Amino acid sequence: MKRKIIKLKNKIISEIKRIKKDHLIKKYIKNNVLFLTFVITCVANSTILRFFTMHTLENYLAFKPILADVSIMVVVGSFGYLLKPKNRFGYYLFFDILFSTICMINSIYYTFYTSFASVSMLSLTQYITTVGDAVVENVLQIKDLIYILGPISLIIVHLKLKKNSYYKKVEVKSERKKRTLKTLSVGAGLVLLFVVTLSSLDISRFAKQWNREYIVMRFGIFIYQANDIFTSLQPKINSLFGYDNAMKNFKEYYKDKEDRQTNKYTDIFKDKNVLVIHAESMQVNLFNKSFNGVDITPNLKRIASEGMFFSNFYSQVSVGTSSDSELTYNTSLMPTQSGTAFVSYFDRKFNATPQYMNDLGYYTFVMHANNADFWNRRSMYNSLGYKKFYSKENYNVTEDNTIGLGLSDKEFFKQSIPKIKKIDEKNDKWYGLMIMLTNHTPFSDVEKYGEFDLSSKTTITNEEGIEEEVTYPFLEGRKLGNYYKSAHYADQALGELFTELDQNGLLDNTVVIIYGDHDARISRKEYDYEANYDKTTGTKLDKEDPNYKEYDTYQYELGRKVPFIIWTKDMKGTNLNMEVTDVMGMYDVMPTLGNMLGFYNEYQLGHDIFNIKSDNIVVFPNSNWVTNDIYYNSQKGEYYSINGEAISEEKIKENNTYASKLLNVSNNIIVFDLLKKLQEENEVFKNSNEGS
Ligand code: GP9
Ligand code: MN
Repeated sequence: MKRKIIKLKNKIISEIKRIKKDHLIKKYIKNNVLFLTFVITCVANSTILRFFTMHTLENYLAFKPILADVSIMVVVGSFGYLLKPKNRFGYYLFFDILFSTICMINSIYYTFYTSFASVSMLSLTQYITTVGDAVVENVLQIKDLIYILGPISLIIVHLKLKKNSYYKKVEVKSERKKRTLKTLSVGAGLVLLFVVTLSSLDISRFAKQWNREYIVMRFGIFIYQANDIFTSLQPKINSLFGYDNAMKNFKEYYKDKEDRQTNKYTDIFKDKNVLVIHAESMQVNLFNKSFNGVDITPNLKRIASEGMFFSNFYSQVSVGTSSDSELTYNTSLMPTQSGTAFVSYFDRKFNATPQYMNDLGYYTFVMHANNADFWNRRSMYNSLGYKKFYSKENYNVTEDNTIGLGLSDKEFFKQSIPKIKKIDEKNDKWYGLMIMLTNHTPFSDVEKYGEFDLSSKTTITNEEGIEEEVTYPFLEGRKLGNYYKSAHYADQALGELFTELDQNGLLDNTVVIIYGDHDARISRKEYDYEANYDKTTGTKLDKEDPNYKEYDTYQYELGRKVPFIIWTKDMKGTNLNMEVTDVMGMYDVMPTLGNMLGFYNEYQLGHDIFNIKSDNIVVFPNSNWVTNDIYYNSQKGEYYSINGEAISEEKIKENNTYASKLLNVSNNIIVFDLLKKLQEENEVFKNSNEGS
């Protein structure tokens, strides 16, 4: 082995010597000036773009995107060698202009949107026109012209080469092929090198494609743009086949659906302001937990006890997590089977709550102090009908007021109050969504959450028979413990928000809706540790211990419930102040709330919980489902009787059919844009009727 290494070392040294002696580098540069100019100008443009957009030195000189850009340019450039020398310049110039244009467009776009461009935006023609005007008027800056220097440099080099009769050289076909292959294999090697530097986070973000800054930072602008084209085309390809069948099934599905049913809650909140709070990763099982005499979520617990509290409520998210919960909340549709609706299908027609509220004369808005393109919200909010989106750009975010992903919830709420006050003064009635951020996985910014003692304190009798108190860390330092601390912080923030809103008179005529967007994605192992922790020894019970009781998968699935609360200041003690224990899903919110606010979506998938009551079924994107009595695991084909009662196979079959039809119709509505198609069909029908 040692001998082999020495041999290899000597070989490399002699190769370097040969390269030096024969001036091979110099010769290579001389023979490949055009190709090298092309590679260098394109990589330089991409680097300059990162410099102008993301600013920090770490970002614009980062190794990964430079390696990515170089490898792509070497691959593209290698094919130039297939052409005769006199035709090569045209090839390189074409690509140099193309790549410089990509940089320029993104540079302009970034100034305007603090994000990178996407070809999927082209489908929003109306949106693009406004952007276009604004670009010409306000955004085009001198710095955006710098990218032209790339093609200009190439032209200058070309003119010089022409003078030196560089292009007169004759190259036979086989020689050209050889040069192409050599360069291509270097390019492939560089691509491989780049791929091995990627982390799993890089890969997963690349697949999702919505965290555009991150992708440009790791993959460079050119790979970002290529991936963007691919992900933008994917939904178009998906919707190419199967339209007729989809439309037929859709019409059949809704054929026998009942019309709007009224009940005693119809219009009870008509014309009231509505404030919706998206409580990040908030689970309902926190409400009944306390440590050393302190509740984890005292404020939420109080709010729930004063309002309408739906304690058997599930979120129905897929890989789109927060964005999926917003989709289902707003449209009563399920997340798509592939991709995410917010990213891949944002340009579809949706029957969405904000649109209905607009129609009812409300001013609609969203507040979320994160990057506006996170989950492609900026675009999707247009489709859902929100009139205004207050994002990171509208908040003062500093290092001091940041926790975890961004602006802390306490600060977010504090800075939002004056904004809501202004909205309230200017508008007759308003409907707003506030999206919280701090209580987000991995819950690791623990020092910033504030004090919350998770240790266990127990009195034991020691060997001498004397009673003594022992303290063990229990959940301190564990992921579940960190989640509890983080949720405690979020609850405090909510408490402060309610106080501030009240002091500003903003609760007097307002309905507050709180929903947990999804569970905290904490592993079952963590709950098992908590459930089987022996406070007398400070260790987890052994599996063999008679007192050990596994926290099983069904406990885990049923424990993923999130809160859903409807609250008004004067509800306490009235007949609206109640706990609803019937199983309910996020897709039931639109029907239930719509009935109270005065709108109805005939293509909703869920139900008004006050109509369906105990007959409800909550279907999950993976085909699992839950009723008041059964949790069904579709992957395993197993079920669990929640009340221990016998379950008929017939019921399981019936619910499985229901779940698969519902998921299919929901997916088709989005993928094939069926609501738009239906509207078009109806218009044609109306016009032909008017004509006859
Ligand atoms: C991001 C926030 C979190 O802005 O809403 O999204 P999530 O990771 O929960 O989907
Ligand atoms: Mn979330």
